[in-house]
Amino acid sequence: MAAAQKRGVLIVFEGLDRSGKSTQAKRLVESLNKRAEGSAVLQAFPDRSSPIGKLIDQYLKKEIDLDEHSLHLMFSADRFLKNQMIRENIAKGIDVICDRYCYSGVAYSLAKGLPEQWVRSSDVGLPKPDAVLFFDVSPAVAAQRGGFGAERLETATMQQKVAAVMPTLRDDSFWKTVNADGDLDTVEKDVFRLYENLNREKPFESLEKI
Ligand code: 2DT
Ligand code: MG
Repeated sequence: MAAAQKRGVLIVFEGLDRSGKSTQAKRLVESLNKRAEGSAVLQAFPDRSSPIGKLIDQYLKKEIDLDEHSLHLMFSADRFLKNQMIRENIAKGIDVICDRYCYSGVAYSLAKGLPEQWVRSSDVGLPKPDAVLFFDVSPAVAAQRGGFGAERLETATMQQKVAAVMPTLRDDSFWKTVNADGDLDTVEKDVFRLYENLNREKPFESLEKI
């Protein structure tokens, strides 16, 4: 009999703007696919190409205004559109690497002052990450990496608020801190070490609380 197929893992990259999470999420997927073609997929949230993501993209580019409650639910809905894709890949043994997830959703909406319990409830039921890699970048290093972009949430005030909220979402049972101040290759090695230590024997779960 063939050896039982191991499940894939769901890894979420979270952190502030310019922490390097998008670059490193891409690097991890590239290196996994170099080792075994088709063994990992990258999913950015928001997915600006989905029907809902297109509206979010227009909001972020300041082309349209949206009610903040609606926007929060759109970010959640955009993730639920990928619910099945994530579960199917994990079941097939394919790793899913996400650039942002519901923790960005909760952190940004709390930073905007939306009601806490309401904000924390809309992503319940999503696939639970095997690991959230929190990219911890010091303000001095982030500042050296260049100015803010032109999108709606890319302001010093918003970043400070998100920086204050994000660590309060931490759950030590599956969050891991990555020192994001290092150079690209050092951070890549740290991420890979964390990846290799993930436990694929444990059953895959859904998020019961955030
Ligand atoms: P990118 O720059 O990474 O494309 O993010 N955001 C993101 C939210 O406010 N709620 C969410 O649920 C998510 C996933 C963070 C675009 C911006 O959207 C914010 C920055
Ligand atoms: Mg951005």
